[in-house]
This record gives sequence, C-alpha cells and structure tokens, in this order.
Amino acid sequence: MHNFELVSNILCPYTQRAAIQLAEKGLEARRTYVDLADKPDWFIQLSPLGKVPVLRVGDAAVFETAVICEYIEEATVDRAPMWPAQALDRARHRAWAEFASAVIADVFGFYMAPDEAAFERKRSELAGRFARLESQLAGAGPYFDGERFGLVDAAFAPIFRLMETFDQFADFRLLQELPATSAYRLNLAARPSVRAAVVPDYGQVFLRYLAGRGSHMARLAAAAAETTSVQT
Ligand SMILES: N[C@@H](CCC(=O)N[C@@H](CS)C(=O)NCC(=O)O)C(=O)O
Repeated sequence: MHNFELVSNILCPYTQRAAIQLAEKGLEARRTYVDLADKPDWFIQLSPLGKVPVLRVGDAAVFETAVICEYIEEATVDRAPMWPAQALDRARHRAWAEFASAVIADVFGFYMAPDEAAFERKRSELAGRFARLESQLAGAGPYFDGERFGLVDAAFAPIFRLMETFDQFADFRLLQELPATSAYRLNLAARPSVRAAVVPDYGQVFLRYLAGRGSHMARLAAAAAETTSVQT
C-alpha cells in the first residue's frame, strides 16, 4: 500500500494535477496545506525551491509537479497508465502538459497584472495560448486525445477550474470563437476527479485571496461585488 502525503496550498493549480491523477488511479493521499505567505520551517526544510506541491512518500520528498506525476505513474504500474502507449504520442502529451504548466504561470500573471494596460496585454497573451490549444483539439474529444482521460487532461483541468472563479464576476473572453477548447473545458469540469481536486468553496477562497492582491483583476472583482450588493 502506498503512503502518500500531498503537501499543497489550498489554491495551487499545479497540485491539482497530482490530486486528479491519484483520484483517477483510485489512490488515497493525505493532504497537508501550507500558507505560502507564511511558510513553516518544516516546509522550508522539505521543499528545496520553497514551492508546492511536494509529495511525501514515507521519509522521502518528491518536488516539481511533472516529476511527482512521473513518479506516481512509475510507482503504480498495477493501475491504468495515464500516458499513451506509443513513444511519440507520449512525447506529444508530455509537451502539451508542459504547455499547460506555462499557461498556469500566464494565468497568474493575468490576475496579478497591476494595471489595466498590463492586464489587457496578459489577457491577449492568454487568449493566444488557448488559440494554440484549439488547433490541437479540433476533431478530438471529449478529452485532449479522444475518449481516454490522461495526464495531459489532468494538467489542463486546473486552468479551467481557475477560470470558473473568474466567471463569478466577469467574462474575459478568453475562449471566444474557440469551440473545441470551450467544449474541452466543460468536459474536464464534469470529471469527478477534477471536481474533487479542490475544496468545495474553491471559488470563494480564490476571491478572498484575490481581494488582497491589489491587482487590476482584484479591483474588477471588488467593483462587481459592489454592484451586486447595491442591486440586491
Ligand atoms: N515548477 C513548479 C511550480 C510550482 C509553483 O509555482 N507553485 C506555487 C503555488 S501554485 C508556489 O509554491 N509558489 C511559491 C510561493 O508562492 O512562494 C511545479 O511545477 O511544481
């Protein structure tokens, strides 16, 4: 039996990839949450880059999401693999999972953009990333490569989960005229492992976190909340 502990932050989209993978494989992991604004000493000792996720396996600590997910694949060969069988397909999936990691960083830059000009620049870069994804998805479905849910899907799902929280207060037109990506997003959102990868009040937790950022998006969210409270 595996003894996994996933050290995470309550909002971290990278951690969700490993949580989704574990759920897809029917594996349990204890979750420990760390406040990244006030990192405890044990976490600083554990995580060489000071980042989450870290997977603890007994006394060992594995860091970096891609490495954690590879380890889980290798340690659970008795479970259905989440990469394709063919080497070239596998390389393509891994490459697009890396792309998803880069998009997570772009999303961070988007909601942290300090002013309207930077925000619009980031919004347009992000929309461009999704346009690239669209070209990979056309014709496929319901997932990245057809019927089978894989690790590349576990990498993209947290991005769309975060975008759901933006939808609470605005439509940023990130998937405009991208029908395959829009459908992909809905298909991922319906997957039980994706829903279970975050706390039930994830949207509210994100809004509270955003409120303390002082970014352009934080101001938009505050203005939308103000309008709603005036109307009700
Ligand atoms: N390359 C890392 C990126 C992980 C990452 O950036 N995690 C964020 C939270 S989502 C973090 O721990 N940031 C450190 C901090 O905020 O101090 C990975 O893929 O695991």
